[in-house]
Amino acid sequence: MKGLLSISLILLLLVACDDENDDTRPENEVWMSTNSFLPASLEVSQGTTIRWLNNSSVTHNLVSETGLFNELLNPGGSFSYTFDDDGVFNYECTLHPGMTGSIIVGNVNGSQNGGEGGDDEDGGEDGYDDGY
Ligand SMILES: [Cu+2]
Repeated sequence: MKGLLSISLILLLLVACDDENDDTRPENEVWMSTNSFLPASLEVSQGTTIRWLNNSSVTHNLVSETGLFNELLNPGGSFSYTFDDDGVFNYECTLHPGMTGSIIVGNVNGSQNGGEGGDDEDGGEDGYDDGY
């Protein structure tokens, strides 16, 4: 009887863990699947740190078209990069032809997210240190 109970408990735990929730990808995270980036294109605001996570079982690399980064990510590996400039930043995994992605930073190509309080310049209240 006791043994049966333990087995039931273990089964219950297994079932609970099996609950694969793919919707838990954080907003600013790009996942590397077997042969694609997810999402392939991500729009963020300036200063956003993007984290790439290789949650596949194969090794990928992350090569910026403009030389910003060149990383090799083993399964389970991750890499973060902060985009301080507006623009479209393309990257690819050179190990898998066609595995490309882009990060779109800020207001480019007249995109129409016109003004949800994004660009005010009140960021520098401690900017006096070199004023002599
Ligand atoms: Cu790859």
